[in-house]
Amino acid sequence: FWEWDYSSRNGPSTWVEKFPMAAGSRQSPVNIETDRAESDHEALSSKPLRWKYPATASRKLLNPGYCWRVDTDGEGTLLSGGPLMDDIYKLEQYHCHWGCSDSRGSEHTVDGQAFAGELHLVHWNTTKYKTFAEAAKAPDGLAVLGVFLKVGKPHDEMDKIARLLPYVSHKEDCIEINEPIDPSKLLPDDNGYWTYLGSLTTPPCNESVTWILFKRYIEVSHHQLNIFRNLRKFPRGEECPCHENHGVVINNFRPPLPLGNRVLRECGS
Ligand code: BO1
Ligand code: ZN
Repeated sequence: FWEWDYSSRNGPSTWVEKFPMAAGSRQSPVNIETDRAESDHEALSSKPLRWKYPATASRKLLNPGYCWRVDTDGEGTLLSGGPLMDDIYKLEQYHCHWGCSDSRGSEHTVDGQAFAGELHLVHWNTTKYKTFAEAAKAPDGLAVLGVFLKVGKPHDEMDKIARLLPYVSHKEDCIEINEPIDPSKLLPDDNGYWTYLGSLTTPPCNESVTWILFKRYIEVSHHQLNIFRNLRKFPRGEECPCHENHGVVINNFRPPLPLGNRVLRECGS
């Protein structure tokens, strides 16, 4: 049966056949034209963006076959302020997108420039909705914090994930996380951001996401990215060397879609 992916056969341009929402007018990612950002001072800076992520909330590391993902139990996690009105959001999971080389891999681009990767911290609105699934169907249901990855020095907190990835090398592999991983240590020091209303960047591409993209990138090493690039798209025992890229997870990013008449706002530098 048909499964979406990033290959030439089942990649982003084909998703709309099974997921009509992918053809909507509020899709993500987009290219951030920095000149077009409106500095919405009162509305955004009067309510600073706030987050709380106990390191103990990161419970499981998984390979779903198209990225790595850390699932949290949400306990004690919180995202609020900025563009999120008066609602409180909880952290559901975080995951990453990357390329085959260091010059591509991010989903959002900034003035046409791609980064080596993009980290997504996925939150859902617990003020208005009862479950993640319910929130994922609502226009104000989800909030994703995006962090660009640039190649440079190794990142200590990211290294905790990189060191565990060999244990989830194959699709459907999953392990429990015992050494606490603190997602707030994966965020840049300065919290200037761009924000706009968009969608999930993977099927079903629901138009339910308030995107918050940090302007500052974090550095990870070339070696750490190469560990991401070793994950397999196929379950253990099902390797198939005839598959594109020998079945490794690379270029798991959706190309940018038109911003259209949506407003891009910015806060901080
Ligand atoms: S992302 O941050 O836009 N790349 C993103 C994409 C998909 C999800 C979360 C963040 N989650 C998806 C699940 C699907 C589920 C869908 C709607 O949410 O992976 O299994 O159908 O609930
Ligand atoms: Zn993502």
